[in-house]
Amino acid sequence: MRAFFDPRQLRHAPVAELHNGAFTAYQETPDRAESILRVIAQTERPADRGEAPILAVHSADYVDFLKSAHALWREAGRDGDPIPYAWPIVGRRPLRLNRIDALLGQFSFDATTPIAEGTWDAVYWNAQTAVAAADAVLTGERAAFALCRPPGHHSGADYFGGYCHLNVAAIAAQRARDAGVKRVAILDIDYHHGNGTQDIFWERGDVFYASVHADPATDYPFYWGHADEIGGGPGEGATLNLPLARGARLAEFRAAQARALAAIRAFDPGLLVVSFGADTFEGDPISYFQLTTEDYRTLAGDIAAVGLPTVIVQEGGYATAALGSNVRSFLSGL
Ligand code: Q9C
Ligand code: ZN
Repeated sequence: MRAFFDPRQLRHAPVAELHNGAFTAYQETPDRAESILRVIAQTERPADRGEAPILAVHSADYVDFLKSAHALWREAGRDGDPIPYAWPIVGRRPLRLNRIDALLGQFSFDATTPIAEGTWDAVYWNAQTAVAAADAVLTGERAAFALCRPPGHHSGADYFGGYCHLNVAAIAAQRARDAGVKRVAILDIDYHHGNGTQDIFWERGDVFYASVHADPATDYPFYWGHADEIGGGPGEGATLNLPLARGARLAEFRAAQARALAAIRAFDPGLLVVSFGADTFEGDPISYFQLTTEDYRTLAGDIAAVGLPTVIVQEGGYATAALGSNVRSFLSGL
């Protein structure tokens, strides 16, 4: 299977995150990509397709913000990486402010995700990696792997959070739509609900979003991913949320994924994007499912059996030493 990666994706390297009330080492490290690179025979560098495929998903003012945020933070006299800490909550009047502290809150939904000096460069190439994998499938490959890092599925059209800045799955899906694929499905099997992907396609009847994830009643991102969220307007019925209780093993996960795949089959898409997170692994340090390395091959086999051209984008997975093996197992089942 063709696999894509650009070394510039390593340039996003925040120092710390706010986790459970304290600053801890940032979990979403460049090492994650290195762990995957060690098990993949060969990766190709993506072509540079410019900002158009990014702007097909994200707003221009959000992209401008991402480019300038770190420099604005420095200009404000700060050390370290910008992390949002004040938000314009629901019901406040919209204000267009220029202060970096205010901008951080305007374009985010949580305080877990810093913008480091190299972040824009890294996420730009991260997006190109997703576009390259999509283009490979659009030109005849059965499947292609985008070694995305940082992940993307918590990022919406105009916000970052959950370690995500640009929504690589959404960018790949929209790329397929713009290339003429009439219906696209996204299967999200990261441990966490992909709130950003859901938001981006909420009112879209042409992109089906199905997610298996930890119940947001107990797990991040809490405010999205409940079973009664099914999309709105022309997108009503094109969102499917399948939350599972903590402790889920292969049997429960596989049954939920089968429901997602049945719905995707009924939607009859021309292309499938898989948001693959390995944070469902039993050894993951921030998650609570019990999948084994072997299980990923089984789950991938079920996905392959649907027979759709498939773009796989990497999302979470924080047991870094095992990440490469888990990804290799998943890709081997496709
Ligand atoms: N104390 C992805 O896997 N931290 N993002 C939760 C819990 C955020 C994970 C804090 C986890 C985001 C793509
Ligand atoms: Zn996750």
